Amino acid sequence: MKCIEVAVLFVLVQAAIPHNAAFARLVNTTSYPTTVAPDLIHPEETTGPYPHSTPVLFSNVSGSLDDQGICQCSVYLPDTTFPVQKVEQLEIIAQTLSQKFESELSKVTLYMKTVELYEQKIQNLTIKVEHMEKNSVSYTEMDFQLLKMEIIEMEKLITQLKLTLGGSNVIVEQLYVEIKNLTLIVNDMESMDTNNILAIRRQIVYLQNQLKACEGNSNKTIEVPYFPPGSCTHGGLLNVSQPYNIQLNWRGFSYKYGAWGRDYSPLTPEKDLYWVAPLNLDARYLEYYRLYNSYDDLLLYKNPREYRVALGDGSGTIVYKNFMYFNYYGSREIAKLDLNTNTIVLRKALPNAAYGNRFSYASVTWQDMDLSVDENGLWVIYSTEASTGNIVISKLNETSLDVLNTWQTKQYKPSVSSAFIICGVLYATRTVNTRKEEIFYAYDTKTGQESKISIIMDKMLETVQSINYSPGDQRLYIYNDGYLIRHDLTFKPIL
Ligand SMILES: *[C@@H]1O[C@H](CO)[C@@H](O)[C@H](O)[C@H]1NC(C)=O
Ligand SMILES: *[C@@H]1O[C@H](CO)[C@@H](O)[C@H](O)[C@H]1NC(C)=O
Ligand SMILES: *[C@@H]1O[C@H](CO)[C@@H](O)[C@H](O)[C@H]1NC(C)=O
Ligand SMILES: *[C@@H]1O[C@H](CO)[C@@H](O)[C@H](O)[C@H]1NC(C)=O
Ligand SMILES: *[C@@H]1O[C@H](CO)[C@@H](O)[C@H](O)[C@H]1NC(C)=O
Ligand SMILES: *[C@@H]1O[C@H](CO)[C@@H](O)[C@H](O)[C@H]1NC(C)=O
Ligand SMILES: CC(=O)N[C@H]1CO[C@H](CO)[C@@H](O)[C@@H]1O
Repeated sequence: MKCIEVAVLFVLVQAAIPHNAAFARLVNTTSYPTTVAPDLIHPEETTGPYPHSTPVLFSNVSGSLDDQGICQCSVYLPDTTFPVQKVEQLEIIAQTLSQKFESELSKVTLYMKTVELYEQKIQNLTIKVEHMEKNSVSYTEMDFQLLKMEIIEMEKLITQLKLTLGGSNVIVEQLYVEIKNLTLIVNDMESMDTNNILAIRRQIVYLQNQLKACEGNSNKTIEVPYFPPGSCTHGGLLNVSQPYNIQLNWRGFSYKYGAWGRDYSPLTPEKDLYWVAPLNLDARYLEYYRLYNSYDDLLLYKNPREYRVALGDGSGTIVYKNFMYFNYYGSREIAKLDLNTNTIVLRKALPNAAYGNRFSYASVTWQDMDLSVDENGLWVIYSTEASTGNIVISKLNETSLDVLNTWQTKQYKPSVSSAFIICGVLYATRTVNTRKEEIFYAYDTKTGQESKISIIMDKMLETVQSINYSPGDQRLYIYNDGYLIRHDLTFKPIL
């Protein structure tokens, strides 16, 4: 290759400077003007006011002898005899041409160097390709990609070079062919990838990209839509947050049973009222409760208002519009307690309700009646003998404690750990292990449809004694073995 290159370069140099030969001779003719033959002069230079068709070679001259006896004579050479001015012009032109040649020559040297560099690059690439061919197992997609990029770059450079040289250069053509050849070989090698490793790799990359795109999309859908408190324009419970606000109840660690929550007063939503109602050590009697007027007070056990109730039964207590509702001790009655005065203002029997620890929740005793509040008002979750222990839901008139409507579910109450109602949908939980509960069952009172769901809820300790939903902040308030914990909820959009 080297030899061909040099030889062709010589041709290139000659081709690049067509005036060179004429120029050299002209240089010599200026030294010997009398020997100038008309045909040696460039045709362009012969045209002029003094045509050489009738040359006069000799003329008579007059002469004289000087003091030293040397013969002196003046010769008059007419323009027609020798074009002195033309020669001067030629000299100037020759100089210009000479400079041009120099610059052309230096260009060629530059091209030469570039070509050498390309030559080396091609050699390097060839070595790489050969190496890859030999070790066909070890090559990777990366190798091919790099190789292809290099080849493409080379192709670009060569094309550029071709343009600069006017497209008629043999070496450049040669380089171009070689590069094309390399491309073919690389493509060939790829297609000879018998194990389809590259194809599989590409497929993996494609799948990874799809996955990323999918993630990007799903992030958009996971972006939880906002539903203002009190609103039921969502499509049900989506998820439950990590537990927050871990705090021991005010009576202490041994008071493992109880309930707590936040009052929901839709007409005065700005009013903050937290209530904590641990049961006595017998895990049955609701005797004392505390109220806090702010979340900060609750956290710091500050400014509590502590009251004594004339006995409630179990931890199914709830507070709604500044009234506390609970199962009155030893009866199927629901009691309504005015929190302003701590007096029971109403007691009413819940028809057919089982009571006295007949159908309590799985790991909690004496919670035959679980009172609940959602966006629509007051509910009670219980069982009857007729329901054979399955959960019965009743909507209550909070003023009269009359049952407004009743729904029978197919879920056995003693097999769930707790339940709550959101937007008319009952959600029931069961214990997964000592650290997790699962919201596994839903019953929609609007449609009478029940469904199996699975939302995992972390807990601090083993047993969940009660779960109360607060529509005012859309949170769950859980009494967990004497600890008060709270979860945020997210909701699905309506599909
Ligand atoms: C020009 O003249 C020089 C001597 O001055 C000579 O060496 C050279 O060969 C001549 N070139 C041509 C092209 O006649
Ligand atoms: C070719 O490879 C040699 C050895 O790896 C390296 O030194 C040289 O720089 C390479 N040349 C080009 C143009 O990449
Ligand atoms: C192209 O490659 C083939 C085989 O790889 C080789 O035989 C041929 O001489 C190459 N052509 C050029 C112009 O390098
Ligand atoms: C999607 O969300 C996850 C976790 O929130 C995050 O790591 C990832 O970068 C997100 N992807 C996009 C495309 O936003
Ligand atoms: C639900 O919330 C938990 C706790 O924040 C989180 O670990 C889990 O990834 C969430 N699940 C879904 C499906 O968003
Ligand atoms: C609830 O009971 C009160 C008092 O008996 C009654 O005035 C009211 O209309 C009842 N509300 C509903 C929705 O039945
Ligand atoms: C060639 C030419 O013109 N020669 C002439 C030179 O002058 C002498 C005398 O003056 C002539 O006799 C020649 O003929």
